[in-house]
Amino acid sequence: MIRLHRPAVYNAFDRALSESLADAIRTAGADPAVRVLLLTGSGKAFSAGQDLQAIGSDGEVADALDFRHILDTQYHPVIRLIRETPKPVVCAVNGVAAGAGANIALACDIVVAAEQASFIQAFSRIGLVPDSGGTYLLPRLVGMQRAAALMMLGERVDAMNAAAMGMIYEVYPDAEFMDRAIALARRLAKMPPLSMAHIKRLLSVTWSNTLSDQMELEAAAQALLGGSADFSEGLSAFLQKRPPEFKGN
Ligand code: T3D
Repeated sequence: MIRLHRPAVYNAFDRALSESLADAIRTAGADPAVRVLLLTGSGKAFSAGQDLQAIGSDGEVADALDFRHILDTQYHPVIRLIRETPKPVVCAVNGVAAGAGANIALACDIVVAAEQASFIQAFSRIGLVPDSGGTYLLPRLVGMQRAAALMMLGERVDAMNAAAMGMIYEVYPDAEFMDRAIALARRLAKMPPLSMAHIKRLLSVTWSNTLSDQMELEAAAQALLGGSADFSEGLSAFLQKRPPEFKGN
């Protein structure tokens, strides 16, 4: 489990937090013993996005900051690592997710939230545009109209509404939230790793592909997985009416 831990500032990102998040994803992604990543936050919030107190703390004024450099070096690596790791990344949104915090959550493969959680595309409230992949991810999840309204108005969406509009997968009662998020991660960890990796890869390119191209990719992946030990195990387990034990080969 990867837990964002700067609770006094609602887990807002400074350079140290974004770099340690990137390191944690990179390390877990490369560890063969890790089959699923679970990302959550400490305390009341998931993350309030960029640490607005850190901006300017070194004497610079906000309009002199190199936002491009901050995005290129702090946020984009995190989003790319989440999308490119071949393992499922579950985001367990424990509280408010605002700004880049919301979009890091939306970049994850499966997003679940506590009832008390909420999502805010807070950027326009302070005169910025959504970043960290938000303008790519949100319209694809909820449609253009809702994405435009949520981004332009910077409105808070509660967890139930986020699930109703397809922004996230499921909402759990606050008291059961972490147990259920962990149970979901454990279920995913028992799934065949090669299936997980190829599903993730196929979904990541589907938005820019034709149906025909996508079916070609599916067929190539199926041909590969059809020869895998995990497929033999899945088939045997089905025929023998026992739970499968997938090894990732
Ligand atoms: O390249 C670049 O750098 C640009 C990149 C931008 C990426 C972005 O993420 S821009 C968007 C930045 N985030 C925001 O604008 C959100 C700011 N926060 C809020 O709007 C609110 O705090 C929340 C809606 C998230 C939560 O509201 P509420 O009322 O539940 O809590 P609160 O009282 O406002 O905040 C609690 C504490 O967290 C408070 O500290 P205190 O007063 O108790 O000592 C507050 O200052 C701190 N906090 C919340 N958000 C941030 C923060 N501190 C630093 N940075 C924050 N973003």
